[in-house]
Amino acid sequence: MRIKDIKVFVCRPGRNFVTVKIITENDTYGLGDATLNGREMAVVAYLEQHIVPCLIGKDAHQIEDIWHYLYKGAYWQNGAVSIAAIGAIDMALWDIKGKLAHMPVYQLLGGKSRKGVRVYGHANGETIEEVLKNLGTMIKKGYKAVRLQCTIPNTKGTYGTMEGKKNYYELQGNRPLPPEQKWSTTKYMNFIPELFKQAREKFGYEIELCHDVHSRLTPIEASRLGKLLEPYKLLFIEDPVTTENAEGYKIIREHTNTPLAAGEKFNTLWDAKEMIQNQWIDYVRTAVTHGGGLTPLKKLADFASLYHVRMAPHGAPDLSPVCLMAHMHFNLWAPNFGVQEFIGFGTPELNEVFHYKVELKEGLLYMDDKPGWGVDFDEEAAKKYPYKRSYLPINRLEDGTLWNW
Ligand code: EZ4
Ligand code: CO
Repeated sequence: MRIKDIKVFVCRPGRNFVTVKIITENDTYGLGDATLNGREMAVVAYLEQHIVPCLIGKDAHQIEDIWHYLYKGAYWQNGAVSIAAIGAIDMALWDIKGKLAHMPVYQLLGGKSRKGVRVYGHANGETIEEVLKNLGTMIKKGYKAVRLQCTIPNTKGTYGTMEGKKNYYELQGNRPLPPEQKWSTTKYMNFIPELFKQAREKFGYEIELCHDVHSRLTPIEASRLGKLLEPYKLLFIEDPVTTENAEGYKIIREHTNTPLAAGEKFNTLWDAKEMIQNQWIDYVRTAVTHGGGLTPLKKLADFASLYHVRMAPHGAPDLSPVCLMAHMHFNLWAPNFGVQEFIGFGTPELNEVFHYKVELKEGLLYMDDKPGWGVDFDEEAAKKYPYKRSYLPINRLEDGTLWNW
């Protein structure tokens, strides 16, 4: 089944998404998500200039060979831009294979390991009171796991929210350049345990809670945070320190039994290998999009399963519904699935462009069985929402030093 055409779309139904559509000689098409937050157009160029011309005429069924052709064959194997591009191609080919086989992709992986996908939602706020109010709403909606992020008092508009956008801290605003935020580790460390203490006092211990540190601590600070949070029994803390140096996680591990999650920025299995083999983390956060597609992610899952490490794919708002649906299939299959980050059912604009259906019942996300991923992309609707350059905030210490986001 030859590849006839590959189209790359950039649209902004609320925020920027890059979508790949591969069309075969019998007009079957498949979709992939190539969104790389704040660097979207680099991926578009990589796809259009360097990948698309090589794939026209190739057999769409040869997913494994095409993956290696794009990875090893490029000579420059890794890097976020190239991996997002390869990931989208790989996703689109799996979508096609599912459609040609008249099967949902999870069937091609070996079938379902569970009835639904456990998800965690987000509760954010500018005060503890506001976060807890949002947490209460999430629990009423049926969430069984929730991530809590809160603005740190006296560090205006920082972590957890973005000034004037109370409900989320990473929305892409109208500003053409990155907004700046301030960070104080001392204020953060003095505050965060109180957030979880109050959450437990109000809602008890049945609801699973987690927290994203966004790599803002050093290993010894993160060790202390993990210990301070032990009484509140978190599902995990995410990215307590940067992942470039895997051994940072060894230090944290030796000090605390608070579970650890990392890897939303891993591009390959090699990035994750040392942490997994040493059992320094409990959850791998790599998304199908940013991990290079389903082909490498199923290898990552199988490798992690040897070491009691579970999959918890990144599901932030900058991953499109195509990625969410790919995760549904991956998570239904992966024997060592843990939890899926899920930011909700989308805005009217988003749902005008991407057509998909998921349903939350008692903390689990369900979908209907459809061939491929079960998601569609409305090219006409997408034209109404043109791309606009925008960025995540950057983060500085109070003295101005540029810090980790
Ligand atoms: O900041 O996806 O766990 N979720 C996250 C995200 C990331 C963004 C970066 O593009 O850390 O919200
Ligand atoms: Co994260």
